[in-house]
Amino acid sequence: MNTKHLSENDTCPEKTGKLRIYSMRFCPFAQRARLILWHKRIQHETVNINLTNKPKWFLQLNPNGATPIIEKDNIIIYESSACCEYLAEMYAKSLIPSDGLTRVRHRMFIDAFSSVTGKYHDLLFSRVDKSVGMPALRNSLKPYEAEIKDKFFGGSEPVLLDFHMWPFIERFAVLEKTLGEKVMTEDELPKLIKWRKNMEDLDCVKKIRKEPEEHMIYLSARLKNELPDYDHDIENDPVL
Ligand SMILES: N[C@@H](CCC(=O)N[C@@H](CS)C(=O)NCC(=O)O)C(=O)O
Repeated sequence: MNTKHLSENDTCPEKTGKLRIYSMRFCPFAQRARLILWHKRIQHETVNINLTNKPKWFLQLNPNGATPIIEKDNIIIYESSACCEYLAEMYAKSLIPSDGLTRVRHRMFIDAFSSVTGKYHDLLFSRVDKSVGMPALRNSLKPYEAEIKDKFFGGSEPVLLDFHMWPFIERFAVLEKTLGEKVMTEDELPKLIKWRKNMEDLDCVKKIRKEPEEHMIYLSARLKNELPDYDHDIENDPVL
């Protein structure tokens, strides 16, 4: 199941017993959870939500009215970091580092990543000039550049932190197109550039990534305060 984006007058699709994700196709936060679903190949159904005209039943699932939400039997989890932790932990094999110190450091990098997303949004919504915003965004990535020692943050296989970061790294291409400047440069962030290539080679990333032009369909509507075409090309979405 991969529904069109349901609105106020639509009913909630009947439960089938499968794990369900409430999502919006262009949502970077939902993409974090969707990446893990695909990486672990967890059978799931997707209920897409029109976030401009939300169904009441959706607000009952998450009072904040935001995607993603994971629902399994009577369990409801919202907030992308909690959804991802649930999927990372409850379905083999765990994506949470077993070593205590690494686990805590990754938690720190996950929590601190909102500083990166804040700077990304400042540039996207033109709240800051690129002469100030681009160096600030690059600087916010430097602790991640210093941390990565292998193909991925946890070693030779991706872990929770990699999936937490990826949706925004994917969207840097939108900034690069609109501002005409690379976010990650070889002289400042060479290890993260290699990491990005390793992430791009993952099946789950290939499966659900969107090109900058597709992201722009949604983002340019948001920037102009227009109704986004949420269902654009939905018939070509992969379903597991
Ligand atoms: N802190 C939340 C943020 C989720 C979020 O902001 N999702 C957006 C879509 S990308 C949303 O649902 N916004 C609600 C709205 O547009 O009213 C998380 O990490 O899950």
